[in-house]
Amino acid sequence: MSTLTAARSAAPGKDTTSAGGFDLPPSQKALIRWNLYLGFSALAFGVVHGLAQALSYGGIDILGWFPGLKNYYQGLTIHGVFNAIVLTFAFANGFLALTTARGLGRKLHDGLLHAAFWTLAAGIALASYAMFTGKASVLYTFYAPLQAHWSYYLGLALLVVSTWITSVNLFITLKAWRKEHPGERIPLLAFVSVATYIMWDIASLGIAAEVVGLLLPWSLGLVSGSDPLLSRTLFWFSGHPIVYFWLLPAYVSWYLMIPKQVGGRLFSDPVTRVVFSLFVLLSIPVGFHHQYTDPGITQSMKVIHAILTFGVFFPSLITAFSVVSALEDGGKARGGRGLVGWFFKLPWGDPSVAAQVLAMLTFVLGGITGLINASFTVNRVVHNTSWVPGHFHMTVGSAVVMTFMGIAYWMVPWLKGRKLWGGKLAVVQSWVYFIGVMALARGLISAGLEGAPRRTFLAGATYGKDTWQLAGYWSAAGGTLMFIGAMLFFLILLMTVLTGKKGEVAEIPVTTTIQPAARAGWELRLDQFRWVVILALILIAIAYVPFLVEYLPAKLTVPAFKIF
Ligand code: HEM
Ligand SMILES: [Cu+2]
Repeated sequence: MSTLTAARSAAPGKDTTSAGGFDLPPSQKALIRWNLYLGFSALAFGVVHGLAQALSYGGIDILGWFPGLKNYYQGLTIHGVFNAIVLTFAFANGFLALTTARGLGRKLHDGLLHAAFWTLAAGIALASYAMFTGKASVLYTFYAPLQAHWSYYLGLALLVVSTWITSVNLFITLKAWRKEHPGERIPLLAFVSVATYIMWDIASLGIAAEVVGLLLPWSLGLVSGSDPLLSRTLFWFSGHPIVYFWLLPAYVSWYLMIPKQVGGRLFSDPVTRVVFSLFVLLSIPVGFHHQYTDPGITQSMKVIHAILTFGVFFPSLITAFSVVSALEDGGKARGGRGLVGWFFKLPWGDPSVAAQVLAMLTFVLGGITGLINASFTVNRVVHNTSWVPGHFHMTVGSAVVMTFMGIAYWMVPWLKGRKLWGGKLAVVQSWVYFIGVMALARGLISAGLEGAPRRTFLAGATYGKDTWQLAGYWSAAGGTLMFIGAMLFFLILLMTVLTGKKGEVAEIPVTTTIQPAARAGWELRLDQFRWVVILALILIAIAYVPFLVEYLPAKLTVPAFKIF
C-alpha cells in the first residue's frame, strides 16, 4: 500500500503540525502586531502616490495635490520602497515568526524579536528621511551612478539586517525544538517558514555587498566613483530572489492555511517540502534575466540564467496544482459538484478566503506574463515598457498584497483578541481591489505592447501615441479602484484594532495533510537544510563565478549623478 493510501485510511484529518490551543505571551503578540502595523502603514503611504502614477498614465496630473513633493520620481521611489520592501519585510518578519512559533508549538526569543523590530523601525526612519526630503529620488532599484544620501542606503541595509535577526530567531527556536524532539520531522508549517528565510539569507548577500561595499562608502565620499555594472549585478543577485521572499509567505498561507479555511486538506507534506527546497535551490542563480540588455555580460551567461529561470517556474506549477487540489477538496466537501462547481461553493463570504482566492487568480496572469519577461528574445519587446509594472502588479501588487490583507483579516483579530470589524465590507474590499488591479494591468500591459515607457510621468510628456490613450484610461480607472480598495482595507483594520468586539477569536488556521511526512529515506535530509544550501551554493557559483572572474576588480570610475 502506498503511503498515500495508508495515510488516508489511517489518520485522515490529523493536524500534523502541533496541538491546537496555541498561544503566545502578550508581549510577543504585541511585537508581531506592530510589525504588521508598520508594514501596512508603509503601504498606506505607498498607494497614495500609486494613484498619482496610475492617473498619470491616463493623462491626469494630480502631483499638485501632494504638498512638498518635488517631482514624480520622489513619489515613485516612496511607492516602490514602501510597498515592495518595507511592507513585505515587515510582514514576513511578523507573519513567519508567528507561523514558526505555531508550527513548533513554542514561543520565540524575546530579545531577538525586539531587536528585529527596532532595527526595522530604524531602517524605515532613515530611508524615509532621505526619501521625504528629496535626497534619494533614485527609485527602489537605486542604480548607480544615480546617487542617494547615505541615510537611504543605510536605512535599506538595516531593513535587510532586520530580516537576518528574524532568521536567527527562527533558527534558535527551531534548534530548541529539535533538542526536545530528537529524530522527529520538523512540523511542516515551521519547515516552510524557516526555508523561506534560509533562501532570503543567501539571496540578500548580493544587496548587502552592493550597499556596504560600494554604495555606502561612495555616498559618504570615501571612494571616488561607482561601478554601475557590478552594482546592478549585485542588486539583481538579490533582486530576483526578493520576489520569492515576497511570494513565499503568501505560499505558506496558500499551502498550509487556506486549505483549512475552505474546509479542505493539503494534498501532500513531502511535495510541499520539496517545493520549498526547490525555491531555496533555484531562486537565486537567475538574476541576469533582469540584465538581458546589459552590456558586459556574456550571452552564454545570460542563457544559463534564462534556462534556470524556467527551472524555478516548476515549483510554482506544482504549487498551482497543490493549492487548487486543496481548494477542490474543500469545495467538494461543501457540496460542490462537477469540474468547476466546487469553486463556487468555496466560502466566498469569508473575507480572508475571498482575498486570497482572488489573489491566486491574479497570480495566474502574473505568472504567465512573468514567463514572457523571462524569455530571452520576447523580453526585448516588453523591456522597460509599462508592460513590466503591468506584470508585477499581478504578482507582488496583488497576489502577494491581497494575500497579506487576507491573512491580516484573521491574524490581527488573533493577535489583538478582537473580532474583525466589517466582515461584509472586507469581502467587498477584496473585490474592489481585485477588479482594480485587473483593469490597471490591462491598461499598463496593452500600452506597454505599444511601446509606452515605464517610469515616466506621461501626464507631463510632450509625446505620445494614440494607442496609449485608451490603455491609459484603463490604468487610471483601475488604479483608482485599487486605491479605494486599499483605503477600505485600512479602514477595516483600524476599526478592528480600535473598536472590534473583544472576546474569543478563531484559532490560527492550520491544515491537515492527506499524505503525511516520510518517516524514512532521503527526504529526511531535507529537514537538515544544509544539503539544499550546499547545492544552492554550487548552482550560484556556476551562475556567477565566471562573470566575477572575468570582471573583477571593481572599477570605481563613474562619477555620481544627482539629477534631483
Ligand atoms: C493603489 C494601488 C496601486 C496603484 C494604483 C499602483 C500603480 C502603479 C503604477 C501606475 C506604476 C508605474 C509607475 C511608472 O512606471 O511610472 C507603479 C509602479 C510600481 N508599483 Fe504600484 N501601484 C499600487 C500598489 C502597489 C503595491 C501594493 C505594490 C507592491 C507591494 C506596488 C509596487 C510597485 C513597484 C515596485 C513599482 C515600480 C516602481 C519603479 O519603477 O521604481 N504597487 N505602481
Ligand atoms: Cu526576476
